[in-house]
Amino acid sequence: MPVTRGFFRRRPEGPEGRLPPGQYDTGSGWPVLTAEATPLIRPEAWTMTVDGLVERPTTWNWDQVQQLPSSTYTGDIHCVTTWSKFDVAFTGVSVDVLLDAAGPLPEAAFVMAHSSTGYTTNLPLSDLTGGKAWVVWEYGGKPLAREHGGPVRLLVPHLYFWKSAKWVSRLELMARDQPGFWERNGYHDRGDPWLEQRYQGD
Ligand SMILES: Nc1nc2c(c(=O)[nH]1)N[C@H]1C(S)=C(S)[C@@H](COP(=O)(O)O)O[C@H]1N2
Ligand SMILES: [Mo]
Repeated sequence: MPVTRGFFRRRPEGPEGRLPPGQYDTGSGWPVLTAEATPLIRPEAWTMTVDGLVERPTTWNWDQVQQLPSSTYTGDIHCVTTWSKFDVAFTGVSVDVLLDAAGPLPEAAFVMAHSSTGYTTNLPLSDLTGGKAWVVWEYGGKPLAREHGGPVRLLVPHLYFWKSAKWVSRLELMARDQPGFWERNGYHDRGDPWLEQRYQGD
């Protein structure tokens, strides 16, 4: 009996050991996942605020953010809808730089990331510090496309990608965890892809 080609075809799995459980490699594609209408935000009109439990609530405009020391994340991203994408490159500023300027108070332990559209997502403060999170405006050396959060999005690549708020405009430091948009709708409060923390209770 002839064996169909598909029987032997394997899904590309990318570099060994880099695909979290239940994920597949989306290859060169980059799906767009947006709950709201894609906004048109001119860089000149965009601002970024760090406030809540900080010593110095701080707002940067586009020019001011460009003056900050920039850095590039090169690595992988993982969406809870099961696609992963290997070897992406995003450039922006480390969230550490923004937090250092604002001065988190000792009681700050969680962050609500707000998009100018109203989208929110919650994170432990410790997931945004230590060189693990960025506010980015370039993808692959080009301006970040509107549908992917341009001009500026949050990037927290070690957590599922819903934590990477597109069109980010505010990081609000809080003492206690509060659910954001998807977290109120059943997604996990932390969302570590290696622990498969997809839904509340995982
Ligand atoms: N403002 C906003 N940010 C968002 C979302 C959204 O709907 N609105 N979707 C999240 C989800 S579920 C994912 S997987 C990624 C998708 O980013 P992409 O569209 O650039 O692939 O953005 C996250 N950030
Ligand atoms: Mo997602």
